[in-house]
Amino acid sequence: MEGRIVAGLLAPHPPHLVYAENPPQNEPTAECGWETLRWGYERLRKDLERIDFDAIVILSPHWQTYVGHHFLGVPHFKSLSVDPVFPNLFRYHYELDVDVDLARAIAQQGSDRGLVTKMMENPDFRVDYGTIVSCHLTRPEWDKPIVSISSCRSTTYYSVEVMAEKAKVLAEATKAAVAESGKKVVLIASNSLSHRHFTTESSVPEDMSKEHIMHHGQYLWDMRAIELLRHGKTQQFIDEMPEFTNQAISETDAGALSWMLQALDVPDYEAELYGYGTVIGTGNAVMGWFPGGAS
Ligand code: 2X7
Ligand code: FE2
Repeated sequence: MEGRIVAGLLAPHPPHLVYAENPPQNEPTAECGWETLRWGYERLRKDLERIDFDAIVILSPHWQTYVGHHFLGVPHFKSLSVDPVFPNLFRYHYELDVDVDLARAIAQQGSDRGLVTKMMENPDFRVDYGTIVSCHLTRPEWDKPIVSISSCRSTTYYSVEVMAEKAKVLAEATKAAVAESGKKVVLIASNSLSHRHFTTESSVPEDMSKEHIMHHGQYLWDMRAIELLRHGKTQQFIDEMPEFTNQAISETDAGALSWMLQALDVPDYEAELYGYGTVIGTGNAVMGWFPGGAS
């Protein structure tokens, strides 16, 4: 049977959310924090439990490549991930399986369509924290193999418009490879929305009396993005993406959300909003799209 995409998720990756949950894999411990987002992830996980799927395909802004998209190409990774900016919050012992066949198939389909793609086959490669945090929060059991795709920095090197065009081609490649694989796949766009953040941290990082959006303008952009997506106005959101990305300094610059929405054929149905919250001033939404109908 033809494979298919069974869900698309917007799953942001602030390491603070893992820190606040105190999983056994993470060394630092917290008292609490960022509950609206963490409860949102909890609801997402419940919905996902009702869906049968074989693999997760994720695109992360924190694996940055300037020449094309790279794909994890080693079946198993085990190591310690330390957040470069927040080593006090995130020292996470990860162990994960990669669906190398599916990764190769997407890379090949991308290359057939003119994208530069490369399999990353160094067994000592350190998996980026965006991939680890979003996968942990979505599926803490780590029982599904993943395909991890790097973010080709077309926005930085060229423009948001070039990023969007490439994301569309990568989406076509992803759809074709998934169909051919016969697998049921969940896609994850791992990114925040507005992305201006504080440059200092309070002495207790989880002190929520200090947490708020960086400024009102960023909040307005986040609300506009969420309202469009919640009401199935996805094409309008994609059309406004250059303005949104530039004005909100959004992590959508990485192409993850563009790729995921295009792979879902630009949904005209409503997205499920699981939660919105800020993390050191950035705006983050946990959202889900279910092409086969809500869970
Ligand atoms: O990578 C991130 C992020 N995107 C947002 C907030 C805080 C930390 O890390
Ligand atoms: Fe990030």
